[in-house]
Amino acid sequence: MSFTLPELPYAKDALEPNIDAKTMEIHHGKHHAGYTTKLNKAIEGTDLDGKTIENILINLDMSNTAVRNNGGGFYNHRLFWEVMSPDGGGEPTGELADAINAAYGNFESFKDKFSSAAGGQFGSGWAWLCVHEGGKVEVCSTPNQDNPLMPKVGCGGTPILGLDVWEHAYYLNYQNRRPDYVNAFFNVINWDKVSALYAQNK
Ligand code: MN3
Repeated sequence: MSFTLPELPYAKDALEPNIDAKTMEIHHGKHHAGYTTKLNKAIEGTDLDGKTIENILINLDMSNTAVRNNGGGFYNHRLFWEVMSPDGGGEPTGELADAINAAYGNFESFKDKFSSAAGGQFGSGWAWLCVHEGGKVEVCSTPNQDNPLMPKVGCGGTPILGLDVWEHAYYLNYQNRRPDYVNAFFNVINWDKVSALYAQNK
C-alpha cells in the first residue's frame, strides 16, 4: 500500500485573496506531492509499509529522517488543506469554543497565542492547535515537518488545526510579511472541520 496525494477540497483559487492560486498550485502540486512520493519511497519494503500515517508518526524513530520529514510533510499538508475553506473564518462554537475559552480565556487571546506561535517559529515550521485526551486544547509550534504526533515533539496531543509557516506557503504573495499571512489564515479557517476533529480526538 502506498500513500496518495489527496485532492484539494476546493479549487486552487478558492481561498483568494487570502491565499493565492499560484501558491496553492505549487504548494499542493509540487511540495505536498513531493513529500508523498518520497514518503512512499522511504517506507517501501520496510515494516512501515501498510501502516496508517498516524501510526507511523506516533511510533516514529526520530532518527529516521526520510520518514520524519516526508511522513510529517504528507500528514501536515493533508490536515492544512482540510482546515481551510472559502466559507471559513469567524470563530468556533460549541464544545471547541468552550475548550479554547477554558485554555486561553477568550477567542482573541487564543488568536494572539496561535499567531505568536506562528510568527515566533524561527525558520520553517508549523503552528498547531492540539487536543489532549480529556479535551484540553493547547497551542504550540514545531520546526521543519515535525508535528506533535511524533514522540516528544511540541505540545503532544492530536493536531486539529495546523498552519504552515514555511516561506513556500506565503512568499509569492506576502514576501517577508509572515504576520499578514497568519492574519489572512484566520479568514479561511474551517471551524466546522476543526470542531469535528476536536470531537473525534478529545
Ligand atoms: Mn508546506
